[in-house]
Amino acid sequence: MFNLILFGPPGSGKGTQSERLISKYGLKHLSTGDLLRSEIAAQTALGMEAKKLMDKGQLVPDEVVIGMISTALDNNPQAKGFLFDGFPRTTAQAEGLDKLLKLKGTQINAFISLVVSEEELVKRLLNRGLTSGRSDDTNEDVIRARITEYKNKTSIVADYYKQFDKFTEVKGEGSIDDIFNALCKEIDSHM
Ligand code: B4P
Repeated sequence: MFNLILFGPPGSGKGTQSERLISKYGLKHLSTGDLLRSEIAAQTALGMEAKKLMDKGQLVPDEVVIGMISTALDNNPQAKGFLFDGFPRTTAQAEGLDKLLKLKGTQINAFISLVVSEEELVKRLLNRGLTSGRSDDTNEDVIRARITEYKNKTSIVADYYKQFDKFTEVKGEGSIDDIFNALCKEIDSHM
């Protein structure tokens, strides 16, 4: 099994690159953002609670997202491996993920962080907001709040993986093809 975490601030290209990576490597894509948006679309109680936080640019509670990932892992027993996109976003989530993977006799093989400047992130997300229908992409204050949540709670997750020697950074600015090729080179070196 090969398990990859694609990490980076909101708008760094995680979702965009994940689509290509799962097709090349045959991994199962697990995006907590997508899972939460499905709950919102289905108007579940979990989705309605999550929406209130997401609309303010805040993170959803750890136990909620860890629970969603646990269910998704159980629902995909045949997977060759997983690509985690937008998860873990806190150290508690990283520890929760380690425990879940250990129960399945597997672990994280690589953690790749996409590096993009703050102004580029804001530009990309406002641009996506023109067409995505995502309420968290249309307001610059909410976008900046998401980036602040990333700086305060999420960026330290990288330190957790640095201690296990699994951490790599890839420049996330430039053409989508060039970034994809740089990611593939890193992934291949961990396989
Ligand atoms: P996510 O769905 O994870 O959304 P995101 O980080 O904003 O975007 P993503 O990273 O997928 O977008 P991409 O860069 O690909 O999270 C949304 C919210 O859900 C969070 O704020 C939080 O409230 C909640 N949440 C999710 N997971 C959670 C967790 N684990 N714990 C707690 N809360 C959680 O794309 C951005 C744009 O850039 C696109 O328009 C794309 O076309 C463009 N782009 C990509 N690459 C480009 C490039 N090279 N050049 C130019 N543009 C590019």
